[in-house]
Amino acid sequence: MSATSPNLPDLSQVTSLDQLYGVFEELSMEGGWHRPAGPALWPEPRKTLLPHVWHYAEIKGVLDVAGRLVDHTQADRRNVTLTNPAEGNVYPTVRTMVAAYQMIKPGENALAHHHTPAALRIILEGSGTCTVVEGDRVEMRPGDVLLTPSWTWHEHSAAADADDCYWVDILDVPLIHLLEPMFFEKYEDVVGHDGLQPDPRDLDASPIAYRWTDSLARLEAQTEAPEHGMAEQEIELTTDGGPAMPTIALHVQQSSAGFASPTMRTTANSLYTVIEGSGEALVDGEVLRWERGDIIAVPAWRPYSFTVREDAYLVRASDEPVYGALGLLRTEKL
Ligand code: GTQ
Ligand code: FE2
Repeated sequence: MSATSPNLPDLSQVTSLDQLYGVFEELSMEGGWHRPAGPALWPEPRKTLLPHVWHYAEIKGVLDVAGRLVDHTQADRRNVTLTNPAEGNVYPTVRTMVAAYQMIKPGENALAHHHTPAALRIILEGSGTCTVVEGDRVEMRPGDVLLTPSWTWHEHSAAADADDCYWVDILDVPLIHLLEPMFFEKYEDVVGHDGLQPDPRDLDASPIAYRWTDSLARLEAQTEAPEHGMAEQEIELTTDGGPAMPTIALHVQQSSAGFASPTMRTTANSLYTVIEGSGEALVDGEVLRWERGDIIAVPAWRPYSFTVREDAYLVRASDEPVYGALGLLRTEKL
């Protein structure tokens, strides 16, 4: 058997570019000057995914319908992911992250699993529901931000007398899709125990929980406005003094009615969740109106600014740590 390609013509007989391109195809190659899909390098980030806002007031009713139609024992999670409306896109919300709304009803358990994608939750409504991360059980209260770092076992369970509980999930699944190291296991298959972590420890304070009351107190104690000027006050939700998780940074921003930010752009991608208040984002010429519970997608390199109508608190989840670590973070004020 020949070690070379059987259909390779005698190269001394190749006299035209068309023949040369045939050889390229035969050898799984392409000429840098002859790229049917266009050049591999371009001057600045392309506008691939779109600026968009999802309205909680609309989606909450849809989740309630899912609550009627989708039995929790048949759905691993009762979540609805937010698909960026760019043509051809089927999953990401922004390039590296997906956002979802999730709902759980009294008495339900969303069974334990773990996965390499990192996740976080921003609680919108309801009391009496807990998340259990690596055996630590933490109640989820409105305004709280809770982390599920990569590969940590986690489940969500609602007490029999809980409210319907609604929250926002943000995960770096699209980044893991790009990088490839996807792993996922169900607790039931690995450990057993009916799929629930046994004997959880009840914790009020935990390194994975940023309580809303603490965030508010920290914001009030702030004296200097953030340098970027995109909000009146800002705090970062950190882990060991660094970003909340290796791939996602979290900031809580506060701005009062009448606030108008400058315009900036950055190579990082952001998802803003509205905890309180209302206003508008102007993202690359598109006006996106937002209010409580809404999620705003600001894709990379789109110029954007905020104006605030009613006193507002936003949580910004961004992939800044990824771009920072790779020396690819560029931020400009316009
Ligand atoms: O709650 O564990 O929205 O694993 C997507 C994947 C939520 C979760 C999502 C998940 C979860
Ligand atoms: Fe999960």
